[in-house]
Amino acid sequence: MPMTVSSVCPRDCYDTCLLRVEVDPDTDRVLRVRGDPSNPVTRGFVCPRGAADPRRTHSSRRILYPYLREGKPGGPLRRVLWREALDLAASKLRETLELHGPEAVLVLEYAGNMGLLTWYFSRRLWNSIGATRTDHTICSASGHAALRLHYGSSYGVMPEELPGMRLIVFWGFNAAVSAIHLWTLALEARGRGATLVAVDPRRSETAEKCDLWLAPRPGTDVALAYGVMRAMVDEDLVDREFVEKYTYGYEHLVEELSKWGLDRVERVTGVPAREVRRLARLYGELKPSTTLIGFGMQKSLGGGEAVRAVSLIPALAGMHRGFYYSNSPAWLVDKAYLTGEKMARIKPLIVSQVALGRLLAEGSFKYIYIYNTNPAATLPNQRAVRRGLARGDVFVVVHETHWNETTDYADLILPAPTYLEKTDVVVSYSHRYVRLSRRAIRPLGESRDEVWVMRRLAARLPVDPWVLEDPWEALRKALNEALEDGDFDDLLEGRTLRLSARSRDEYPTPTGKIELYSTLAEREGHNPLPVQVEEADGFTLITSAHAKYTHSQFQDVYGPIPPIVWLNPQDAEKLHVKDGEPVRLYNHLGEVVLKAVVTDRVPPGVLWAPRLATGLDGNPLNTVILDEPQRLGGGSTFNSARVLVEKAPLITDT
Ligand SMILES: Nc1nc2c(c(=O)[nH]1)N[C@H]1C(S)=C(S)[C@@H](COP(=O)(O)OP(=O)(O)OC[C@H]3O[C@@H](n4cnc5c(=O)[nH]c(N)nc54)[C@H](O)[C@@H]3O)O[C@H]1N2
Ligand SMILES: Nc1nc2c(c(=O)[nH]1)N[C@H]1C(S)=C(S)[C@@H](COP(=O)(O)OP(=O)(O)OC[C@H]3O[C@@H](n4cnc5c(=O)[nH]c(N)nc54)[C@H](O)[C@@H]3O)O[C@H]1N2
Ligand SMILES: [Mo]
Repeated sequence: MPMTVSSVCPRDCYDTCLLRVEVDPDTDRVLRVRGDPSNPVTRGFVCPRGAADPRRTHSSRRILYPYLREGKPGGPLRRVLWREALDLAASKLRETLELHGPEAVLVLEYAGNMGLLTWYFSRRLWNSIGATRTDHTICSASGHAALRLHYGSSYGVMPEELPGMRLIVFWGFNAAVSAIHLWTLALEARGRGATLVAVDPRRSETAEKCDLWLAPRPGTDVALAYGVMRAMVDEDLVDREFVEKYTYGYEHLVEELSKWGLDRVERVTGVPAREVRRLARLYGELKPSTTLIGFGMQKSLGGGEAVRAVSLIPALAGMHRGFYYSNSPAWLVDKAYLTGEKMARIKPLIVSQVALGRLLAEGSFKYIYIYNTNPAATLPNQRAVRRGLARGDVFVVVHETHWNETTDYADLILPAPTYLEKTDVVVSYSHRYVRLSRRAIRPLGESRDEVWVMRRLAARLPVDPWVLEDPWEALRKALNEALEDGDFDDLLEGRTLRLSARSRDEYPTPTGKIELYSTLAEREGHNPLPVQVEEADGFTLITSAHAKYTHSQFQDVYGPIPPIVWLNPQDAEKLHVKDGEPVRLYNHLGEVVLKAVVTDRVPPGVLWAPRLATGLDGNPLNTVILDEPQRLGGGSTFNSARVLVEKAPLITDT
């Protein structure tokens, strides 16, 4: 008889699904992962990755024991005992601290598992010793910085509100692939008569299914948003009463809009003036509305500026925070307590995650501890990243569930259990529901969780006593005040609770209003109004999420991420490339060979590829991806990658 365990998906994803996991207690195997139908947001269905979790958990690619590698990348492995592994990891760390100081130690983690214990509490060791860490700018940082400038904080509409909306705009957000539960809520709204709009340079899966699709050139969203607002002003569609009461600086905005006639907007964006007007009318007439601002749109040189501009439209339409971006700033969870940042005595060096490759290549670190992330695939400027990790003078420890690109570059490999093999609490960045994610099966092989490893390393080093606090006590302190309809004991008993959320009409800006004209920006050296950043000519390569993979994960189940690139028929003709032929993409960072898919789903001059593929030449796609941080918020600029394209001279038969 299968047993059912309640769990929560901890993957870096908008949806954070509440799950029911079927386990065979006799063989201790995961049989099936299903959605929990009782949850109003994440429902009874899972995405292709959730459905594949039993296979990924029991895959032959699991790391089951600690190993030492002789010679990286890819040198021979020697199995070692945990005790030996921990002794070595600790002694190398101590040696680095003594000889080079904490700045030479880099802890490199990200959201591979967003569990409060797995990802947050496990950072206490590193915060106690003052290790260098990154600024976590790879994904959403610039958008957060952008929304803070105008709204004081970046939270917005809650998922439950979507079905009640009359207009939903997916702006640079491919929800039909990247957030299928939010997408389902939007389809429900459509069932009740709502209009769905997509704004995306390419005909994405979401654009194909929406009622209206606007296709600006990549990186021109500021101009488009200004165009929409200009049309709203011209056609008297602005909610003047709301603007008067809740916003600051309308006159300044109107002055800027006077420079954005729709013919100029059309020239910059490529979107016909009548479509801009059409969207303006929808915003003016269909209320309530919400604009879902995707992380994808803000990954360009002016991405943060784009988020700023788009976020102002709903204010003119008279909506309190009429957008969704990321709701984590709405919760009161004390994350700085969990990670120990609050208690840390040493102020660590914080380096750019986006530009990390160059620092790695220069040999800035002597000891790197990596978990919950696969930097040898997912960081931009892969040549530099890999050169840096391969250096002989840096000791690399990787704590991972599966063999991947980064384990090739590890001197020491530690086996980690997946989320199905440990108990944790996961907090979503979209919805408010929390519950205990219970261990479904015993950890495979000798895999040990992040808190276990941290505590054993801590026992071998001089650390602050708070590193050794009982993790569940720490969780209680960090969470108790954040829960709305119960307390931590209810959570431990297995109840699903809601997080309290800050109110939508609260604006922690200097004026206490929505600052259309941002006084914070003025103070911090940014333009008070959003700026359309000039983009260079040439082919722009955009990359985004694929339905079957979470970043580099699930290739063990679904096979390699397709090494393809979409190319417009006009471009294909000019380059003499036929559908299915290999093309070489190159720039100052390196090159990658991909198979051309000739399609009108991208306009001329724009290329699209599923992110994180390995090219036909064996080079990672991220070889040609830009590692320049944005000026606003330091976020990634992946979708501003400029490449040259040519027919690849030979077909590699790997
Ligand atoms: N299946 C799946 N789902 C995921 C993930 C995954 O790996 N796989 N990852 C999760 C994570 S961490 C993230 S960050 C999100 C990402 O999910 P999204 O926020 O949807 O972002 P992306 O998939 O990067 O890109 C969304 C769209 O932005 C478009 N875009 C690119 N440049 C521009 C531009 O200049 N302007 C406009 N308007 N649009 C542009 C792209 O064409 C793409 O269709 O997905 C999450 N969900
Ligand atoms: N070209 C391009 N590159 C991109 C992007 C893009 O749009 N374009 N998007 C960027 C974005 S938005 C993001 S968020 C990053 C994501 O970058 P990463 O966070 O590096 O993404 P993943 O490939 O999902 O790597 C997560 C790793 O964590 C491991 N893991 C999972 N669960 C656990 C656990 O419980 N414990 C431990 N120890 N490990 C675990 C997985 O096996 C996997 O190897 O990629 C970025 N890279
Ligand atoms: Mo992300």
